[in-house]
Amino acid sequence: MAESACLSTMHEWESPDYEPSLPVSEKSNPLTRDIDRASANCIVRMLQACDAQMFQEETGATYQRLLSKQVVETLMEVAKKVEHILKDPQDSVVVLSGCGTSGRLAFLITSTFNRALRELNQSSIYSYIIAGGDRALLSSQEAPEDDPKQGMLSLKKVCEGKKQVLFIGISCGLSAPFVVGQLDLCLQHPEVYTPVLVGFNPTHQARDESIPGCTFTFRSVAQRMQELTKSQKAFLINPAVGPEAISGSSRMKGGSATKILLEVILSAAHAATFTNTPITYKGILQHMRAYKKTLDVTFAQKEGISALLEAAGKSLQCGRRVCYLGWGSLATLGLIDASECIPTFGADYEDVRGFINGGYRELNNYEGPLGPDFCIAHEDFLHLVLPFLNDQDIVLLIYTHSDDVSEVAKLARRVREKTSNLHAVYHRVDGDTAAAVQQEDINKLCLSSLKITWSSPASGILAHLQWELSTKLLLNTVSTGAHVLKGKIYQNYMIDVQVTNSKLYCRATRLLQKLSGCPESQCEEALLKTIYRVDKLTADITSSDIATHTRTARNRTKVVPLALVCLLTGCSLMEAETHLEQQPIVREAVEACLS
Ligand code: F1P
Repeated sequence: MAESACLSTMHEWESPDYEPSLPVSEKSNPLTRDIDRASANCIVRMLQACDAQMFQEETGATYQRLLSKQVVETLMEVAKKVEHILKDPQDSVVVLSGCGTSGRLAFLITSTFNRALRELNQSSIYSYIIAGGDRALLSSQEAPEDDPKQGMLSLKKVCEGKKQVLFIGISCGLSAPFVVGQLDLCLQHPEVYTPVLVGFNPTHQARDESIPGCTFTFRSVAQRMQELTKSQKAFLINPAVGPEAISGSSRMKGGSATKILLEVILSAAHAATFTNTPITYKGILQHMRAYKKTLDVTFAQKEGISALLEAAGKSLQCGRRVCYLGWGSLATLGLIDASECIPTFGADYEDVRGFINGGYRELNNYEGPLGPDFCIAHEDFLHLVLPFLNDQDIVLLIYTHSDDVSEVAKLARRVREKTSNLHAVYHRVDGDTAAAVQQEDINKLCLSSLKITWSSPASGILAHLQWELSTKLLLNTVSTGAHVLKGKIYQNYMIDVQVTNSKLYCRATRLLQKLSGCPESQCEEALLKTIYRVDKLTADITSSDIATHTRTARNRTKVVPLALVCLLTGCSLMEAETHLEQQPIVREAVEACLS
């Protein structure tokens, strides 16, 4: 009985009657309705169940899934296009592009596969584009996401002089104007560009709002591409992976599924080119299943993850910090996870921070060091952060046994001088005892050590990709859960979201409608009042466009929570501010206002 109830909750979102006006990527997940009141243990279980939805089989005609026949076949076709370029790379490039998390993953994946090419003495063929440039790798630069022209120009720039371009545009919600500007450019020049769109909604759910200065919408471009898939002049990879655990938080499943799909494509193309392994349906499916296993292996450590989540939640609750000290590409995932907490939860820059051994040299981004606002090396941590830490700040070491474990031990000792709240997560291959002694030292210094053991992998690169996904899942769980415990989530909505681009502006208005029951016009009015900090809207404000509103909102905090309190109680902005100061947990503040 309990099991069938649970099963129906797993699939409830697939019903055509479930939140019909919203695309899958924006729906609220029935599995996490009460996540804001759950214990650390329960939060981990809920997030695991949501992640598991990625690999559910197709149940009917409603949605294609990750393992659906058509998706696997498209992955094969795109892999063959990449193989073609790998075999004749001159004047060709494969570009991966996206906004926010999607752009960060484009960076991570291109870095991995260019490195693999370098190791084979081959020239690099992959380039990444992220809306807002490299600063967006480490911070939210959401305004450029709304600019299709900037997208198009940045694509033209990386493709200068190229005769053949495979363009992979990633937009989890099929919504970013920056990406659709690039796709439109590709469609205008089919002799050079072959476009691939990756996202997690069916095309009829792609965003259809008009884009200032454009004659197309995301939906119209996606539909044009759909037509071209028949002749393989364009490709669509858009399975549904179920609603995010925190509504709209596409950094979670959207990001994970992006990583899985693109790595499957590129790995298959590399194997076909360099080890004579043909691209087969079975091979692609097998690789996908290895990622499913990654979820199982990671969440087998539920208790350890819950303990970390609880400890991180405690630090955030008392206004202290969470620091990730990572090595290699796992550190990059730490940097990414930390940077996303700012726009997702309205967190402070100092709340969750990531650091990488070797700093920018190791990150190897196009623009190199990004200046004093973005200090990311372990040395920066030692100089700028460590002196101010105490036992309430949590430090998490993230590494694998193929990193220099004696370096990890050395850093652990330094950290231990300032805080006992030190934890470790590390990956090792079963039977590998190389770093056993240093690991023992580290274990003694840490309050908890989470050891994730993997059976000997078929190839070195696959092992690394699995460790990365595992780290992503774990860090997303810890940082999301810690912010839930801090009271940043209302039911399963990120109510304290920054309203910094048009997608987020629309989401904020919709959220206010849902939670207050007031009509759309009244909700938008309340939102504008809190953005401009006025109790009465002026003609100047109401005649401005969304770009002006979102620019102004950049410097504001608690926009949506304040608007909600105003709507529900009819109080002034100042009174709403006082309510929220007294009760920072949004759900409780709202309930206190109503009682
Ligand atoms: C891009 C994105 C997200 C971010 C936020 C704003 O979304 O930057 O990564 O978390 O929601 O939008 P998408 O184009 O991949 O849907």
